[in-house]
Amino acid sequence: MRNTPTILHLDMDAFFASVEQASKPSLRGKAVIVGGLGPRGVVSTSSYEARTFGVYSAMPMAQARRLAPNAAYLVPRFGLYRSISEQVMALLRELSPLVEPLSLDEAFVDLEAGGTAWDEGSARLAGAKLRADIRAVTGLTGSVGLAASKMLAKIASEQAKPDGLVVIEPGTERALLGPMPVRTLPGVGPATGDQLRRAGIATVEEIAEAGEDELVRLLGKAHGHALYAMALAHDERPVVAERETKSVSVEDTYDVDIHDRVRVGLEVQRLADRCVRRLRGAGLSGRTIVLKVRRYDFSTLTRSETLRGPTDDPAVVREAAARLLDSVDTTGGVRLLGVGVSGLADYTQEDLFAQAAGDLADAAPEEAVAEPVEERPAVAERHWPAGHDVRHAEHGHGWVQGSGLGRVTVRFETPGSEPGRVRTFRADDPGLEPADPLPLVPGGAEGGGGGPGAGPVAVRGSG
Ligand code: TTP
Ligand code: MG
Ligand code: MG
Repeated sequence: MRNTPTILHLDMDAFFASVEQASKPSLRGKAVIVGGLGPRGVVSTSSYEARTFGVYSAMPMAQARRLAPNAAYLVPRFGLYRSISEQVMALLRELSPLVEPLSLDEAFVDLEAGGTAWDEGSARLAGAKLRADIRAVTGLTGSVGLAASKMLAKIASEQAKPDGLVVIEPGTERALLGPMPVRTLPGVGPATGDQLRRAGIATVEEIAEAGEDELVRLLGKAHGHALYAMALAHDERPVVAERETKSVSVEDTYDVDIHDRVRVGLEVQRLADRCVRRLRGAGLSGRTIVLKVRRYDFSTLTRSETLRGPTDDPAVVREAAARLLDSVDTTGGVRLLGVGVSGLADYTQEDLFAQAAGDLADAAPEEAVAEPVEERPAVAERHWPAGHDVRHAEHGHGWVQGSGLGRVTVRFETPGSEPGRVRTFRADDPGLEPADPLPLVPGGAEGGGGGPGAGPVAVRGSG
């Protein structure tokens, strides 16, 4: 392990909620809750103001509404969050070629490998400058942890939250970790946590005291050995620049071309299931479902569909693959079929996705169905999700504060404006139309989110 705190961990503060607050001046300093808004919805995240009411990620939305009835409730805008994430990751790549993203709002950076820092002083400076740059470019705050290992850098950024920077000086790691609960260590989930507790081990220090043999006896060789090392603050894991797995896919070539359309459909379902098993096996989920078809004449087509959020739900992947197959002509026969999932993430938002789909099904069933981007169904334009941007012919740019009973309430404000006024329209007001998000920092880079990923579902074809 190195003896300088030159591994940096960045995590954006209340990411989705902070983007919404930056985008909507009237919500700054207020309780904001982002997530699935239907009866089975869950909270994606809450602003720090909302956390004082006890509202946190993964909580059922119904419970959040009881705890914070006056908060602003918004559905996520993944396209916008992705574009901000790209801006942040670009700043990290200026510091080092070794940047390891863990999710949209989080990454490790090896500052030493980039020549950006070589000791505590230079690491602190780099971390402080990064936080300032992130604020200038995105208008948002992120917290930075600096330490000699990934495990401790991540613990440091957690301690720095919100809007801070913490350095864990090499040599102080064990004293710091000792009193912390075992769940602090990477790889200790609820199950392992319970197992350790039943053995009377609650803190990191108690793992160290129990000794390696006891840990191996409790948790098996690999896990016990790794956890014991972590408890002693030994963490040699390098920062790895690229996730090796960019997509997970499976395919089959058939000895005899398949002509029967029903059989083709069944094969695609089988491949979808196999693909999901591989995806789950790797602990991943993904947003883009890809179907590959090679026809009797060796012409090869791929069709893809991008979902609102990552999934590892076999039913969702199967349905998407079946929809994609609908758009492929297989008369003449099929030699090869493949199903893949890309746009991988390391946590699943299947609950949120299922909920998002459920919300749409309530309001506008057609919108849950894949449509080519060019042909937006008329009904989708009459659905006004809470928090999404709109433009009114007369009043300009705003966002949907609420809708129902044939009415839509819009607050007219932009990231750079004063908090704006609210007006109500008929849901079919001809002057009102959906709009792309504006840049969060006036004059800054394009806010984005208007691309194919921003719609409820986008379908792309090639070949
Ligand atoms: P986190 O970094 O875990 O949380 P956060 O950025 O909202 O807040 P903190 O300041 O504590 O870091 O997750 C980043 C984003 O990922 C979060 O804004 C929303 C999304 N997310 C979910 O959709 N579901 C979840 O269960 C979690 C944990 C996060
Ligand atoms: Mg975060
Ligand atoms: Mg995070």
